[in-house]
Amino acid sequence: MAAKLYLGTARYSSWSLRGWLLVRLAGLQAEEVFVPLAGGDSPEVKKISPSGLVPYLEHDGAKVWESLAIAEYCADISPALWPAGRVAKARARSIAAEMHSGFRGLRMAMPMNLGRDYAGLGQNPESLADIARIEVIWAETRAQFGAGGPYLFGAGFNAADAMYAPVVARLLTYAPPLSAGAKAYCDAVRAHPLVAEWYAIAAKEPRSWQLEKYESLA
Ligand SMILES: N[C@@H](CCC(=O)N[C@@H](CS)C(=O)NCC(=O)O)C(=O)O
Repeated sequence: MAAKLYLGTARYSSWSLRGWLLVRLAGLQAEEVFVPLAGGDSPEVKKISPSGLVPYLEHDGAKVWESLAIAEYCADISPALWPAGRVAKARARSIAAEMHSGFRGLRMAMPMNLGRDYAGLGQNPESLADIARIEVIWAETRAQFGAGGPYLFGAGFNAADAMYAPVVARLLTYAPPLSAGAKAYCDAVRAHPLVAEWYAIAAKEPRSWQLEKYESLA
């Protein structure tokens, strides 16, 4: 089976960004297949992926869906995707899982759009409560584990950073009030070469892939 990583529209697909970062960080060789999303229940995605969702990875006989499962699969191949040490690894897995299962308020109010400036939009009690929790997660993790560099666990951009990269993208697009520490973390993630590459991929997508419901918020 030729290795393939199926992804949705880069401009919008926050989960695809996670899967793509994880696969790239692990150095897996996989053809990247971008499928334009229709904004839910895309027939093309249903045809490709067992769960009907992207990202979906086929690699060396393995079929992997769900971004957190992709993180674990990639970490089997490239263990440095999780930080070294039981305590740090426990924190990284916990905050990655909390992202994977939560922050619905933020995700609903501030859908990812890498091509717009929606500064000031999307702030409601649910999204602001999620952002407050994310601020605590980032500050506590960086204070305990991040001394050696700008990322959550220091110098290396790892699976936990990959899980939060689309959160950073949302915060950059919607510009809610943030602490100086959170802003610095967002700037570091945005400047990472892989994140920059994803933004460049999104910028080159055909205009016909854009969806009115995500482009007309302002
Ligand atoms: N829990 C899944 C979520 C994946 C997901 O919701 N993907 C969206 C794109 S961001 C999707 O495939 N939507 C189907 C569609 O828009 O048709 C994961 O972690 O990978």
